[in-house]
Amino acid sequence: MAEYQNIFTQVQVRGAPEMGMTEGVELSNRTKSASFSSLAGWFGNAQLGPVYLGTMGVISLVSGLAWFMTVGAWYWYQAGFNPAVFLRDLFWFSLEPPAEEYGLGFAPLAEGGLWIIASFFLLISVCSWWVRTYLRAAALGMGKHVSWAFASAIWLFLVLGLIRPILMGSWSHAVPYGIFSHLDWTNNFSLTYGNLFYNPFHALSIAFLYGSALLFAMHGATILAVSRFGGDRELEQIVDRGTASERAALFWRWTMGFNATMEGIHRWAWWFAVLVTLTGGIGILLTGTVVDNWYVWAQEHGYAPLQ
Ligand code: 07D
Ligand code: 07D
Repeated sequence: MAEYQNIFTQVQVRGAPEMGMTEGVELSNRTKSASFSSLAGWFGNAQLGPVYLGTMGVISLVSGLAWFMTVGAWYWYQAGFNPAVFLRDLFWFSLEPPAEEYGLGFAPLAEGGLWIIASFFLLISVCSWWVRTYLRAAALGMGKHVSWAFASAIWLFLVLGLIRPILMGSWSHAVPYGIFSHLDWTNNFSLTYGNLFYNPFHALSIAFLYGSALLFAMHGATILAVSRFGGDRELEQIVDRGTASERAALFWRWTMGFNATMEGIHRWAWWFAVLVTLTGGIGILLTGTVVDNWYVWAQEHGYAPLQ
């Protein structure tokens, strides 16, 4: 029965919880218990916990909460301390960075000072979570691929909210904290700098974003299609005749002439995802610092027609 398990026919086996290894790990940072959830089991592993918190986990959660509560307190103020208005207008409230004239200095709390304080906590939270991914991987003797991929997302995040505003000489260039206000910011950014579609790094970022979705769909579909032969278990580098992996590879060679390998497909996925935010960060960094108007830039470089 268990032989034929796949994502649609999961059998949830319950035994004593698997607590993980005990040799050479800091047990004091690991919670002592675990529980089970059928709901979690439908989407992944039914066991919840134990979890490592450690110094970095505590710093990250506490500072993340400080950012969240600071933004929330500002929304509460914007709602006039009215719970109904708070809920009704939740997506439209916004904690904005200081105006241009404050430069990189501090500003009165209600005029961007609170944004600076909140940003400080968000920075600490995101960076300490990165350290946590690195330390947990090291403790398990793993490569640091997850940390470096996350670092690529953090690169774009830092360019948007820290590096570019510093280069521009004012926090006013950073992103506000609000659901729709950050979309307005994104739209205005494109308009201010002459249409981001003519920024080749935005184009690269989009190609890798679309490519990531395509690769993910191809890989997910391929593995599900051979899960009846055990392909979902990915236990060995199986290329033997008739195995799940050989069929999966042959499918693509027969369909488009080329096939990735069992390991290589994950490198394709890693690079495509990492390059979305890596190229994106470069594109944002150049905007307003090196290039003032992407449409004019594109005309000068034969990328847009001269009118
Ligand atoms: C599914 C993993 C789970 C993560 C989630 C996000 C918060 C913030 C808190 C206001 C895929 C949790 C969100 C904790 C809320 C407060 C106090 C990841 C998954 C579910 N955006 N953006 C969203 C962020 C930028 C853009 C949604 C963050 C740039 C567009 C969510 C950042 C630009 C659209 C969100 C960030 C930009 C969105 C869903 C940081 C250019 C949408 C995100 C820190 C890149 C979509 C209403 C999602 C939407 C959306 C969060 C930056 C553009 C609120 C945290 C400045 C065009 N963004 N965003 O699922 O529905 O990500 O907006 O850099 O259409 Mg954004
Ligand atoms: C933001 C990385 C940082 C996030 C981190 C996460 C928390 C929450 C909580 C888990 C997303 C921190 C998380 C704090 C934790 C919980 C609960 C990743 C981020 C570290 N664009 N555009 C992109 C398209 C236009 C604009 C990228 C398409 C218009 C701007 C992407 C179109 C205008 C920026 C992309 C389109 C415009 C972008 C983002 C189409 C607006 C950016 C990639 C079809 C009118 C960003 C170079 C990403 C960028 C960006 C797609 C149109 C503006 C490929 C498909 C012309 C200002 N756009 N865009 O992964 O890098 O983001 O640009 O029209 O800054 Mg765009």
